[in-house]
Amino acid sequence: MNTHARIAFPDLQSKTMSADDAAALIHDGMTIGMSGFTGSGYPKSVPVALASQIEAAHAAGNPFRVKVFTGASTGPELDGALAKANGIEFRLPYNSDPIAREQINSGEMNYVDMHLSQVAPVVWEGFLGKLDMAVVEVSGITPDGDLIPSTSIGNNKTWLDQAEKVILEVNHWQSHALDGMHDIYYGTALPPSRVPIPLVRPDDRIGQKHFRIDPSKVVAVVETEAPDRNLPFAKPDAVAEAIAGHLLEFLAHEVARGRLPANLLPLQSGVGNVTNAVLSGLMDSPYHDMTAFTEVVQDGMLDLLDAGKLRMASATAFSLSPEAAERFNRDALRYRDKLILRPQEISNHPELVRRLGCIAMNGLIEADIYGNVNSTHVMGSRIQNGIGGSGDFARNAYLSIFMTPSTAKGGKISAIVPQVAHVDHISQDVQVIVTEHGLADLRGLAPRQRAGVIIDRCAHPDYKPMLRDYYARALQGSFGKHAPTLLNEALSWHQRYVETGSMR
Ligand code: 0RQ
Repeated sequence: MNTHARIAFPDLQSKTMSADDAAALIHDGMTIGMSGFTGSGYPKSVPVALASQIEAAHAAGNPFRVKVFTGASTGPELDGALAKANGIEFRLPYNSDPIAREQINSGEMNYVDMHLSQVAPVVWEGFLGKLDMAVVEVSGITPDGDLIPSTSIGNNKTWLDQAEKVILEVNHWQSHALDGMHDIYYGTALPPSRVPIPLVRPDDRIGQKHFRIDPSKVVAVVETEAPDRNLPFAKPDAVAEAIAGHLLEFLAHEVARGRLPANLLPLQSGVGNVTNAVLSGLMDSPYHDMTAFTEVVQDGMLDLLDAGKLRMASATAFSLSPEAAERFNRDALRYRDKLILRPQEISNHPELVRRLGCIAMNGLIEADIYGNVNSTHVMGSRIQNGIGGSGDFARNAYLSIFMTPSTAKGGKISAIVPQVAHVDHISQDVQVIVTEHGLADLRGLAPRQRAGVIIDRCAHPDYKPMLRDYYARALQGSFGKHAPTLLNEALSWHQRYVETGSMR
């Protein structure tokens, strides 16, 4: 690491210090806005140093816990380290760290699961209180004192604007070629002063390349050289490939019917193995000149860009396996004209998702026979990750598609249930459900029609007879016949799982 080489603004060069010294500026009870989104662009060294100081304070019998806001999930050096030190009292808006998840589900950590597009506006509106500190990773500082963003934008613009004090981590590992890839829009306002966001194509650039910052707020600059850490994707298995196959057949059918253009519409794709399998499937599809208006760029999207199938992608962050992150880092210049990273209130903006007509493809935990979807709460009470951007996209998309294996936990859980134990996406926001067994196109179907199609096309054969039996009895015994429900039985499958370890 060539010290200071990336800090071209003398005033900020003079504020460089160790991660320990920077972390010592953070105190018990503070609210901190940190960078980071799906394992990219999160600060790598200050949170670890903070975690040690928290552990030392606890060992000495002193209280020390902080409130942490981010873009979305981060990495083990942030959520993992701070949760392990029992240092987070409050967390939002998305988490996928296993240690933090355990603390949330044991009741030790308060967690607010939010639509990702809404975090920044809610902070501007003042609903989340004062932000004491921002800790933000950047890839460099320009001679004018502007900040060159890193591999995620997330809520960084908001943290830098709103926090009283700012700690910057300048990460020398990040590629120089990131400079120019970002589009930071400063035109947002609060009601009643809001105006339309001037973006009409996924490729439009409507903002500036760098973050602005008031240098007097910066209390520390810490230099690092560390990679983003993400989990590798599993190779698509037969189930993921079958799901992708059904979905691609459906898209071909929609193109043939004239309901989708030949290059599709801007794609939004969630994270995870199934959505990555769909992107792999698109490699062998007839579509060219595709675009993505999405939240994260994952391995499959880089492959589509490399193959020339995807013309460009707009997102707020990368979510790459370690191999893909290395590959991107080596070749970032090649991608600079094809990728645009934006603040998450823009990448996920309902106005833009609706205008562009995105094809939203997200995972689910369970769906019920009427098409309500639970994306977040296992057995209604244990959070898995959070709603993330799935709600921003699902409600406003041209096509809202949810995908899942038909069972979980080795077949002990059916992903299709009489009634979901928690609702993230109401049936009005769910147009298509896909499992390895088939695809249910729910557009224009009334609840009783939906039930027939979902059970027939999507349920696992082991659970089909149970679902048919429940539905037949509901048709007889329900209070109303619009969406027949047996109130004393609708959640009994979940109760059985909790009691016996199986829904069977
Ligand atoms: O847990 O690893 O402990 O076995 O959930 O499930 O099948 O690997 O699928 O990685 O695609 O995740 C909905 C969680 C699916 C994800 C969800 C358990 C299962 C496993 C993961 P184990 P899979 P995926 C853009 C969009 C909300 C956010 C979103 C998600 C684990 O897609 O978080 O869409 N979505 N954001 O065993 C009990 C069930 C289950 C179940 C799955 N019915 N009951 N456990 N699991 N179904 C990205 C962002 O917004 C950042």
